[in-house]
Amino acid sequence: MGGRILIIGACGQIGTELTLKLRENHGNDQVIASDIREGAEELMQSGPFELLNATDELHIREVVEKYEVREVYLMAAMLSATAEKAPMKAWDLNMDSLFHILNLAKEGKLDKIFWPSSIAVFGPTTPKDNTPQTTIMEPTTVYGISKQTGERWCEYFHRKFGVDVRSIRYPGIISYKTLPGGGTTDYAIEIFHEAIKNGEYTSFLAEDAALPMMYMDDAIKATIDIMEAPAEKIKVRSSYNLAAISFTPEVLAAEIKKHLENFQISYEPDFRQSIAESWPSSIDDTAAREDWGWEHEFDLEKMTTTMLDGVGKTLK
Ligand code: AKB
Repeated sequence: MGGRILIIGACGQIGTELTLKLRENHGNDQVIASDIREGAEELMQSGPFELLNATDELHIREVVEKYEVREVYLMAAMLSATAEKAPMKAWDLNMDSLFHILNLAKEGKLDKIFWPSSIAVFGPTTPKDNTPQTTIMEPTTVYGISKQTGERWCEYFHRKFGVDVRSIRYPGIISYKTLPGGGTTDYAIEIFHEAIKNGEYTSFLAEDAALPMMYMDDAIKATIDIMEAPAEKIKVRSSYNLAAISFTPEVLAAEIKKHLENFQISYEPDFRQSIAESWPSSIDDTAAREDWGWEHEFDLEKMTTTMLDGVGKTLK
C-alpha cells in the first residue's frame, strides 16, 4: 500500500479543513490538494496544489500518476440550493467526477476512495424523525437525486469490482474557517457572522425548520475515522447515516442570545425552505456507531461557543 492522498475539491468548506488535517497526520508532501480555483493561503502554502477540474478525467489520471496517488477524497460537488439553479451542470459535475474515480479504482490504480453523500438523499416520504439507515428514499432535489444515484453506484462498484469506496451522509456542516457555498443548511453559519457583525439576522428558513447538523471537527473526524477503519468493519457500501445535533433556527438563535443578549432574528423563508421541509429533522446513526465506532463531540452549546469565538477572531 502506501502512496499519496489526493483531495479533489480541496478549497471548499470541508475540503480545506480535511486537507490541513490529513497533512498534519501524513506529512505535507503526502497530501495533494486540488481544486478548480485556488484557496486559503494556509492550504496553498502547506503542500502540493494542482488546478484541477473534477470532470476532467484525463487530467485526474495525470495527477494520480504524477504523484503516485493511492487514495482519493472526492469533495467537489454542487450543493442543494445552487444545483436547483443549474440542474444539468450539477448532475454532470456530481456524477462524472464520481465515475472517474470509481473507474480508476476498478482499474486497480487506487486502493481507497472517500465520496461524501448527504441527508439530501432523503425526501418528503422518508420518516422525518430519527431517520433510519435503510428507509424510503425519494429525494426531490437535483442534488439529492445525484447523491442517491451516487450511493447506488458506489455500492455497485464495491459489490461487482471490489472497489473500496467509503461514504457518509453529511448533515449540515458548521464551520468558520471557510464559508460554505450554495447549501440549504448555510443559514447556520451565516447567522454567526451576522450576529457578530450586525447583531441581527434574517433567516431564509422558517423558525421551526429542524435539520440535522454537525460541527466541522466532528465531520473531519468521521471522514478520517471511516477511511482508517479496517475494510471488514465497513458493512454499508452505499453511505452511512451520520448524526450529531439537530436544531431549528429559533433554537440556534436562543443559544446565540445567551452570549449576545441583544441579538435579533427575523424570518423570510425562500425557496430553500421547501428543500429543508423535504429533509429529515434528525438522523439515526446507530450503524456508523456500531460498525466503525463513530462518536460525536460537539453539542449545541460547545458548537455555539466555538463558532462565536472563531467567527469573532476572523472578523477582527
Ligand atoms: C446542503 O445544504 O446542500 C448541504 C448538505 C446537507 O448536503 N450542506
